[in-house]
Amino acid sequence: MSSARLNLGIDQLPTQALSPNAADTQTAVLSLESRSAVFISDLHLHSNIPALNHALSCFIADFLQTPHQCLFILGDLFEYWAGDEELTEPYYAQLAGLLSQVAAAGRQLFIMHGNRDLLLGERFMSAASATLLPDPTILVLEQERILLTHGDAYCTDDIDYQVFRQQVRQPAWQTQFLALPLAQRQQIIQNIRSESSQAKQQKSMQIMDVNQHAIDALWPQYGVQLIIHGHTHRPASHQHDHGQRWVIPDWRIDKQGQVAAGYLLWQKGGPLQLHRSLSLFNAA
Ligand SMILES: [Mn+2]
Repeated sequence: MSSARLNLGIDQLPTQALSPNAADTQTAVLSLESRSAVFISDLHLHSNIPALNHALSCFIADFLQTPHQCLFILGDLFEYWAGDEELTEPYYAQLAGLLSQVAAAGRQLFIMHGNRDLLLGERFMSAASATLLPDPTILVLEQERILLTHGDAYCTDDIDYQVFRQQVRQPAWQTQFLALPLAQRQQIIQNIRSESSQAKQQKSMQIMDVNQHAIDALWPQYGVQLIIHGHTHRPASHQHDHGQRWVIPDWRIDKQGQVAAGYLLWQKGGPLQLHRSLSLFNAA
């Protein structure tokens, strides 16, 4: 990933805020001076599920009423993304407009690709006034180093998925794919989605979680004691030998037809808080 790409849209940050770490030159380091940060992921927004859109709209309105400065979306904001031409759909254009309220209010919005929306590009980031974060990114908040990742890279027991992931992360593959007409791309993604949901029914729950050894390698590699990720839809905090791993809740409609969602809150000097609701005002 080029440094030029990293620098897009971060003019309100100190110039060195997003720079390769000397120790691991391929890893982006984002240094922020902020007393708090809010993390969400795996919203899986889709025009067929307006209740989730509404939930995000309320969440952002609430967020802007809090003192929190930074909002992180760590992947799978959308159920799928066939390319930034999706913005021609009013549904997506409105969503980008909603997200852009964060920066318009003087706050900062950071978005990381998930496995479903890894084709979110510069045009979308610009429309949402968001900064695209590489996966992984080391976030330095008030001297605390936190590894941010979507999480799918560490589900290494799912070998079929990792082969697919390698392929679709290649710039050459993406260039070729994005050269196809939008409708064709959407059809291909539709086919992949239905194949993948059939395959998931065959896979054990274990295979679709992060692999312990893959996680164990991260603490020394990145020099962190805190990892935040999504993807697995298993919100929890895990105590490992070398640090804590926090998993962000996914957003969905539960069996009662209610929005089930949540977020993580980091505050200076306090432990991370995992909230299983979208209420930002019950947070200590
Ligand atoms: Mn995911």
